[in-house]
Amino acid sequence: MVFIIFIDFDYFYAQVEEIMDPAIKDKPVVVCVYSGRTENSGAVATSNYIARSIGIKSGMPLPQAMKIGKDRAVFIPIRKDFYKEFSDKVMGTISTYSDKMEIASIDEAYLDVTDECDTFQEAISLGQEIKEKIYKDHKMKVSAGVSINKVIAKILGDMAKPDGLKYIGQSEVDEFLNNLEVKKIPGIGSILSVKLKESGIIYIKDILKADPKNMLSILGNSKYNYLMEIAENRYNKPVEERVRKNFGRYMTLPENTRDFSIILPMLQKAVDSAYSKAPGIPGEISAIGIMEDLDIVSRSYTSASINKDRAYEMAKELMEKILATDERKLRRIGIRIGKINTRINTNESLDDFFGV
Ligand code: TTP
Ligand code: CA
Repeated sequence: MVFIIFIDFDYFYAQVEEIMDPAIKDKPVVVCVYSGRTENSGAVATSNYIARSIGIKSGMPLPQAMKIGKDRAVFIPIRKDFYKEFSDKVMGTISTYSDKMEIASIDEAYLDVTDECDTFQEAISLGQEIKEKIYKDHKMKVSAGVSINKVIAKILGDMAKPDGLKYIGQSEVDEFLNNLEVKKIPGIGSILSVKLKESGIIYIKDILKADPKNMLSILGNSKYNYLMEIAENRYNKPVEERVRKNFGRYMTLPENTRDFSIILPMLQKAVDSAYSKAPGIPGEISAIGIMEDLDIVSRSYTSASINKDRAYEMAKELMEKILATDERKLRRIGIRIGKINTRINTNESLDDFFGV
């Protein structure tokens, strides 16, 4: 028996904005991606539930959203680095509950809690405990699904929105699958579900009676197998820790400052820490400045491979560039490395590159 908890943060980007500025939380909140072409061109990244209730949703063109929202909605430009940092902290909290964790996106994670729980009831309680802990530590509302595999846990998590928890244990799985519409299954988009409907497939179980040739021509091999596994309740893809593409470290300065004698040692510590986490040599380094008003500014440098000495130099140079074009004081600094080349991930070459 396997117990899986799926967690998805509610209206994530917009909720972060509410948490940072509680004064806006009773208004429609819209996070916008401005394309920069004309003043209001762009699209809605996401919106809070009040905005959704008046029709402002992800992907909507901004002029349309602004027409609906007029003066009652709050429009906020997207700040992806900030949401990523927030996400990292929440994921850090979640990771303390199990070693087997899969971060599926910026706001979705799966935990395998089989080793932590003797009974399904304990897994449900643990799901509830994680939700409460995330709210207590980060003021973030999330939804959770608890079940015996990743797919059912995710479907339940989606159904539990907002701020809910749903569960289906082994004894209820059959009944759940009997009533499960194929369009609710992750990976089956609206186009595919319309095509399936035309072939008489509305519920996942309908696929068991369908003509395999017809199904294969609509779905292709891997999606057909995936749906058959779900329908026959033998889907058991494990929770897999994904290889992280970026490694970062943020540090809070002892005071808000522009003084390099304070900033530089922190930058070096952040470089040390980011390099200690990475499984190879990076090809990209970014310096991130979190300003006194919490705005985030970053600068990056790319090269075939960046050893640690070079990283110290570049971190300093990039941070100097940030300060040269910005008059604010820094509150926190961060270093992020990416484009990690793991092919030179042998102990010898790592030792050479890292100078240890
Ligand atoms: P989702 O989890 O799809 O949506 P959500 O968290 O905003 O809302 P829900 O309560 O329904 O889970 O996406 C996570 C984040 O990804 C979202 O907060 C913003 C971003 N995003 C975009 O930038 N563009 C998009 O079109 C979508 C769907 C999401
Ligand atoms: Ca979400």
